Amino acid sequence: MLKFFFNAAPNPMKIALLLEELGLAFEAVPVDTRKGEQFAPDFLAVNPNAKVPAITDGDTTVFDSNAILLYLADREQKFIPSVTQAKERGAALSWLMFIASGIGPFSGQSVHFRHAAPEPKAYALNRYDFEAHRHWTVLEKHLSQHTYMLGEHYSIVDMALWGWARLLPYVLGTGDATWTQYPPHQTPARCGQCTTRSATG
Ligand SMILES: N[C@@H](CCC(=O)N[C@@H](CS)C(=O)NCC(=O)O)C(=O)O
Repeated sequence: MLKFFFNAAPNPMKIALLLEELGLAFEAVPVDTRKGEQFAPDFLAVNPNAKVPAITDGDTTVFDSNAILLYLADREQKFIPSVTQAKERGAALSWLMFIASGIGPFSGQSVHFRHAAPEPKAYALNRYDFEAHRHWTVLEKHLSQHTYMLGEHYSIVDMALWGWARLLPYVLGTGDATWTQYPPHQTPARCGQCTTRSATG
């Protein structure tokens, strides 16, 4: 059975969402990163980078959250455009990498310097905050013109985004004002015509 190594942080939660959306059977394996369990030899054999999430699927191992999203969506052919849909697939890969290389790292460092780092931290906090806001503004502009990240179809790109978006007031330290600056747009519940949940239609 597929094993899902997780904790409750943003990146593992993207995978929890996709596994539930796909209705797949899986064994959830908690990794207590506060106790250092990510450095145990058994876990390092799964993810040499000592981070969650990771999965094992038979003799296949996948680590890094957006790689796992892509792997599972491709395997199930759901929530991702196929390789024959070049234009849509290109957009999906672009936004997945944008989230993996921009939204995640800058938001994560913003959290660290805002909530955990010792003084002096003004320079680092300012730098990461600026880049986090810049990335979220790119997404905000895109989502103000589209129902979902890939247009009209809910996909793993939305799931990758959700992992971080649900924590935005804490990430950016902007409290309730967060939802004025980055307002919720169409959601499945609010969007009457959005009944198709798979990016492949
Ligand atoms: N690029 C990785 C980042 C994974 C990551 O940073 N995971 C955090 C939880 S969200 C973690 O395992 N932290 C424990 C540690 O850094 O020791 C991904 O997208 O999966």
